Amino acid sequence: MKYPEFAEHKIIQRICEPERQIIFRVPWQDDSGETHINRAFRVEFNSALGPYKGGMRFHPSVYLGIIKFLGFEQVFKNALTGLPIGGGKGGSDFDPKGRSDAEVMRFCQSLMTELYRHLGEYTDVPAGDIGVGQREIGYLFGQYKRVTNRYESGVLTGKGLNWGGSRARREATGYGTVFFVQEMLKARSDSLDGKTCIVSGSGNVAIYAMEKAMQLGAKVVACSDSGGIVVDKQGIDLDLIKQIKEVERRRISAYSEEKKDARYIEDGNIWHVPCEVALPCATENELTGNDAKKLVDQGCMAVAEGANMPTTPEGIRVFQDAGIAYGPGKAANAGGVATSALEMQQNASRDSWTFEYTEARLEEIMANIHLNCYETAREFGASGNYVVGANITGFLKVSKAMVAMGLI
Ligand code: NDP
Ligand code: 2IT
Repeated sequence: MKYPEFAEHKIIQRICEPERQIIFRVPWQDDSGETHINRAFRVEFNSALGPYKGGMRFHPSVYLGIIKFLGFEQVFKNALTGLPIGGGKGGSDFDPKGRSDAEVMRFCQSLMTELYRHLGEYTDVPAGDIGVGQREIGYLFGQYKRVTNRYESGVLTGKGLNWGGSRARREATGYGTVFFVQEMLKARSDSLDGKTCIVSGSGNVAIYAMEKAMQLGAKVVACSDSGGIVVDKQGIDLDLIKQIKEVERRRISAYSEEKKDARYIEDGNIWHVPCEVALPCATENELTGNDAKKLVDQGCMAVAEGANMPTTPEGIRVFQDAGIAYGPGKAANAGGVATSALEMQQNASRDSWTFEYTEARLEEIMANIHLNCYETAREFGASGNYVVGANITGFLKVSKAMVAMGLI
């Protein structure tokens, strides 16, 4: 047995049980004066390496089980970054779609009026995830500041650039995922240049994954939202996607109204679009075993997960059996939380770094994560298996810290 102390200290039993789970109700009024009650969660999973750190998700599908799986992933992902952050996750079943700014503000204020007592820059530091971007972080930060009477910048990340946010945080998850692909391809003496690429989703992660893939010479031909997919053989027009999604908050179907050559397919399956590189950047379980077979059959050679656990276990098996490069989310999308930790560093030192410097740090962190996963997989007899590499690297780091800190 390689690490007998882990069994002796019951690390598996302890690491699988969140340190603390908070559930509370969030009452708020819509613009017509009607009252609504949502449920919110914060799962403070593991603080062996630093304060709990992880996003907040606002989506009607949210319940405790989703937040727990995301929190568990977050513990090991955060360990992989090499930065001093523990793992946590939160969210609510609130649906921001179709809500006015004023409604979103009242919801965020009500949520923070309860959550603030559990947070702190040394305690628990939330950020964004699905349905939570800079607008929501602004309302949450404003209410935290008001009820605590503290301008505690480091208590939330993903803030705006003129009030404590980090340059390159908005881009970080998507950029990081593409940096990870670049490393996987480099290990196979290949590159992204000239590759055809598809990206599911059209939110924060998807948009900046597309941007970096294009910058590195790939051609992105399809993306999606929960209503359907757009296929544009000329290459996706990213400025138009940003206008539709970031500015107007509309459905992706609007893309084909503007671009007559592009096709919108309602409820279409993006994984049926032929490609060499596939980047799932929408949500969990969006890529099944059959989807994986279709991708491999049509010549896909690399998959990196911008989303958290988008590929089902059957899908992962198909990729691994086919021997293609497959980067699991906890490694491939760690650039977002890593740059959140860089935002915390800037807040703690009351500093603000340039875009170029921050992006260079991100690129270096992603290359290190790739290297650690690659070498650990080889050491444990699973060369090229980034799932084994990521899981073992993250687990060892957290477990060793837990042993050192005794039975707490
Ligand atoms: P956004 O809310 O910005 O975008 C989410 C995108 O995914 C939208 O296009 C959305 O479509 C689509 N989507 C969401 N849920 C579903 C669903 N059930 N079925 C189909 N499509 C869906 O979120 P992010 O881009 O921030 O997050 C995307 C993924 O990346 C998530 O898995 C998240 O956990 C993960 N992630 C995010 C990080 C970050 O820094 N933001 C960091 C690391 C991982 P629609 O608008 O129609 O709902
Ligand atoms: O899943 C994730 O890593 C995130 N949503 C980002 C977390 C963070 O704290 O930046």
